[in-house]
Amino acid sequence: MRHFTSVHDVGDLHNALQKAKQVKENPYADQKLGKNKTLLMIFFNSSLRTRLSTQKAGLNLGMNVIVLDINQGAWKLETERGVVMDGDKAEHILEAIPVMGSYCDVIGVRSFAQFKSKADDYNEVILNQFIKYSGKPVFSMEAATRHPLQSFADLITIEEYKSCDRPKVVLTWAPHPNALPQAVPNSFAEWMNATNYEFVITHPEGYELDEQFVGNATVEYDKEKAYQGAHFIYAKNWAAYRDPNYGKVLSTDRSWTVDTRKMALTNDAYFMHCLPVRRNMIVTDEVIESPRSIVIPEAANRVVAAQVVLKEILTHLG
Ligand code: AN0
Ligand code: CP
Repeated sequence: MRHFTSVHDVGDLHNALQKAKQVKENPYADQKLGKNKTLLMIFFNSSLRTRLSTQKAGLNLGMNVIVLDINQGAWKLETERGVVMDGDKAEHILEAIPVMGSYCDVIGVRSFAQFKSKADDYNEVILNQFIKYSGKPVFSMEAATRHPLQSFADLITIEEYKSCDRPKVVLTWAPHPNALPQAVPNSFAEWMNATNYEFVITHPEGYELDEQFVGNATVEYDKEKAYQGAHFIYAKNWAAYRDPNYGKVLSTDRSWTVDTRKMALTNDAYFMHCLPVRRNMIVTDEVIESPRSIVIPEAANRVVAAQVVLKEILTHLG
């Protein structure tokens, strides 16, 4: 593996899950692999889990780690080529990227969808410039359309908690006051489609995701029907994808909040969410505090996912 931007970069999922198991059982086995290798993590957006878990994964592998918040202390970056830079942007990303590349061996990038241009977001213009101009292996720490480290951790967690070979996994939209990207649901769907699970997506009309991510999932608009018999309920808000509403909040209908009444329809399902989560918008206090909520072990598995990915990249550094 050189770059890691989606499920397509990990190869065989069974293999990847085996590697995750090994890393979890023996996290310090590869301390020598990262010796004198520098991990640079670049954040264009806020983060708690990704920042800490990826840093921890790098340290477990013996790497040196540098973190930069672009919006806190770095120069404001221009991302469009050809503009006369007479505004507030002091530096162009076309210089900044190769400079950052010169200080490290591996680069992680967090750059959310900006909802200004659907084409720019869905072409991953920021992430792809890092791949093109840094000269270093690049991995996504949530880009415009995917959050593969999250989805990998989600898969590891489902594998740990599932009680049958082919669990029913339901991705449900849930309300949120702000316009959030589709990266988490897109990516989750992409990873679930790579498994043999029964996979159902439920959301209000107008919240249809890009077909390339929906894949073979069953889309069920009747949420009660979707919840029936589920083994895992995975909640997430996202803004509309389809035109002309791209990036818009169409509903804050709290009948979609994950609550005990709907959870009672499931097959004693586990509750999952990538976090950060808004209580009593996305999920009630009762559900997230219940013994079936696995949001903390899910977040803990972010270290495992990041470590498998970094280990693969380091192994193929050459
Ligand atoms: C982000 C999102 O929805 O993509 C990050 C989730 C991991 N969430 C928020 O901005 C609240
Ligand atoms: N789930 C996740 O990526 O969390 P952060 O935004 O806090 O990194």
